[in-house]
Order: sequence, then structure tokens, then C-alpha cells
Amino acid sequence: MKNLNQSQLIKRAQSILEQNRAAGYTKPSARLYPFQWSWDSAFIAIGYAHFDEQKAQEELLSLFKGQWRNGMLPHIVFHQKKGKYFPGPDFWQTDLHPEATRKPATSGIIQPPLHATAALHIYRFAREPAKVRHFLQVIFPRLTQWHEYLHRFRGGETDGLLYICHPWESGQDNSPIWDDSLRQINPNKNELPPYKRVDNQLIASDERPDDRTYDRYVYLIELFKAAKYDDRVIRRECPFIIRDVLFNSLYCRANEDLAEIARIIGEDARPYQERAEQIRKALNEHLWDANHAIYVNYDVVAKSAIDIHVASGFLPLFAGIPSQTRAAEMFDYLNTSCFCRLSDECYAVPSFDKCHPDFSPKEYWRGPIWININWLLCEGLMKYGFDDYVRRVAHSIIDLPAHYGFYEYFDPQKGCGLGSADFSWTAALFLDKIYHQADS
Ligand code: 2M8
Repeated sequence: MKNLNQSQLIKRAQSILEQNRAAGYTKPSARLYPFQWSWDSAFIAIGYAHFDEQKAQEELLSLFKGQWRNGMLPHIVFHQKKGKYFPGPDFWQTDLHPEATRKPATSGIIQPPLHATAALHIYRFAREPAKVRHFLQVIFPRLTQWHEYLHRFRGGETDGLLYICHPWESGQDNSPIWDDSLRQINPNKNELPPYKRVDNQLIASDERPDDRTYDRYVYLIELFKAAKYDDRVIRRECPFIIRDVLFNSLYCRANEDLAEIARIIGEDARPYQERAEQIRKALNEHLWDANHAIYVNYDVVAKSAIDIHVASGFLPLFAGIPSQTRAAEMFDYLNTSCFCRLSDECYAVPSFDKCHPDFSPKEYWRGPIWININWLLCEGLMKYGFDDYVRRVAHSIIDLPAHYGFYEYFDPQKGCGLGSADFSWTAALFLDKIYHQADS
């Protein structure tokens, strides 16, 4: 962008959030994603926390209006039905589930549980902590129901680790992590309901998932509808059941943050603290790849580890999961030309290992830099004291939007912005970093 100074950039980022805001919540982007998304709202609240406490709280409380009676927090809440998006509110038919919320309408799947972390962040940066304490009291039971749902219905009762059953649940939609698992799903067109994509009318097709991948996404949704969104049936019948590193790392951290919220408001913190420890142990035992020094996903159906290295494989750092020795080994891999070496001139960090033949600098979750992944990684690296690398990642969070605009994702080779312009979490996390730097 044309030489804006820091205060102009701050105004620009705030005005993007304002522009994308509807009644009580913020759309990820005005045209491409015209409803409320679950983990987007957590990131957005993290940004608002520094300059508008009220909006930060409203963002999360609005999202929880879509929470099902069994505690499930859907990945999209359709507060109103207007907006061109596929799959929109009518496609999901979530009224098939007896405990689904009808008003507002919602999707029938979930996204990474960053909400307790966002709620605690709002408290930590509050100018009026007393008011925010009340917010914590209000949101606490909703968060505990959400975590309880995950624990009971998404595999937590085994060793603490959860599974996801749709690539959209990881937030990393067409990441190469899913390629082998999705290749086992080969629906004929006539098995699927007729549908029309909207995303590739708004964004260049080579920056979005391909049509075959969308058929597979739709196939899975049809399977969920046939199961009436009953998690036990889905667990039995779904061909896509994955223990995802990103999802479980954020869940581990969220449990720790929920424990902290419990302490602040005088509730029992123990159950959440214990759960965090259980997940930490299970992640270390089951998802650590000692040969490559990175955490990898596990395909429960194929019963095998997924040997694909993505930036989110470093995110256990965010939850303090690896020991310092393991973290040092991970760092040695992160600090290579496959991601971004400190001694090179490169933007940190691509979402996928650049040395892999399937790496693409443009195609959505198959290589571009995402500001939310960078933000999580930056927080994690900070915990372990990798300060030079923290500066490199923070530089991307601030510099990429400052130079190229507040895009959804960025080409790690050329830097330029991709996907939707004026993207909310890019603006929100840019603001968080700027305010943090000002504080330190
Ligand atoms: C993308 O996912 C949606 C489906 O949920 C889509 O492509 O239509 C992902 O980047 C996801 O992580 C994000 O939450 C969502 C809204 O920004 O868009």
C-alpha cells in the first residue's frame, strides 16, 4: 500500500473491521464470507481487545448464540440469511439434529477451539477489568459446555485427543495434509445434490480449492445429514476421521486458558488444567514425528501417520507442548529453506514445506502465508525464547499487510496478497501485533 505511516495503517485496519461488521459480529470478509465464522471471530476479538473491549466481547457472545444445546459450537452462524455463499444456511439442514439451534441458523460442523484463549486475551488487555470479569462469568458456562461437547463427542474420552471429520473443521481447507485421506472418497456427481460454488466467481480459481475437492466436501456434508448429525453415527461411518495437530494444540491451550478463567472468577480450575495436561501428553506420545522434528496428523481410518509437513505442525509450541529439547529440534527444521531460514531473505512462514513437490505459492492452504498461523506461531516461539525468529514472523504479520494490503493470504515468494482483500483476521492480528509492540 502506498506509504501509509503507522497511525494511518492502524486506522485502515480498524476501518476494515468496521466495514465488515454487522449487528454484533464481524464477517471474515464482506463478499466472500458474508456470515459469522467461529475461529475467525476468536482472532477478530483478539484484535478488538486492544481498542474496543465492548466489540471484542460482543463478537464472542454473538457467536455463542449459535451454540447447540449439546454444547456444539458451529463453524458458521447465519444471523441473517442474506448473502451469497455456498454452502449457505438452507443447505446444511441442521434441524435434523434435535439439539441444533434454529434461530440463528448454523452449519453442522466445527472449527478449532480458540474461544477460551480469546476470552482470556480480552480480560488481559482490558482497561476496565471489573466489567470484563462479568463477561468472563457470562461466557464461562458456554465455554465449558463447548469443551465438554468436544471431550464427550469428538474422541476426548479415549486419551484426550480429539478428531475432526471434515477438512473445514481444521480451518486449513485444502491443505496437502488431507490429500491421501480425501483420495479415498470418490463420489459420482449423481450421488451429490446439485450445487453451485460462489467462491470461485469472486476469487481466481487457481487461488481456491479445485472442483473435485469441493465434491468431496459436499459428499461429507451429505453423509452428516444422512446421519442426522449424530456424532456417534458419523464416527462409525465417516471415511475422514483425523487427529489434527492444529485443532488439538489449540484445544490444549484453550483448556489451560479456561482453567485460568475459572481461577479469575472463583470456579474450579482443576478439570481444565488436568485436561490440558492429558492432551499435552497424548500429543507428545502420538503425533510427534521424531525423524523430521515436527508434529504430524494421524488418519484414524487408515490407521497411519500423515507424513506431510505444514506450518501448523509447529503450533504445539503455542500450547507449550514440546519440551525445550524438542522445541530446539523443531526450530532447526523451521529455520531451513523449506520454511524460511533466518540467514535468507524470505517471508516467514509458508503454510506448507517449500521443498515438497506439491508446494504452491498461490493455492490457498497449499503454500501461501496466513497471518493467523503466523500469529499463533509467533506466540509459541516467544514462549521458548526464539527471539530472532519471533521478530521475523512478527515482521511478516506487520509488513505483508502494510505493503500489499490486508489480504486473506500472501504469496511467500513475491509477498503479494491473495484471496479476499480487506480480510478481518489479517486486520485484527496486525492490530494485536502493533499494540503489543507499543506496550513492550
Ligand atoms: C475458509 O473456509 C471456508 C469454509 O469454512 C471456505 O473456504 O468457504 C478457511 O480459510 C477457514 O479457515 C476460515 O475460517 C473461513 C472464513 O475465513 O474461510
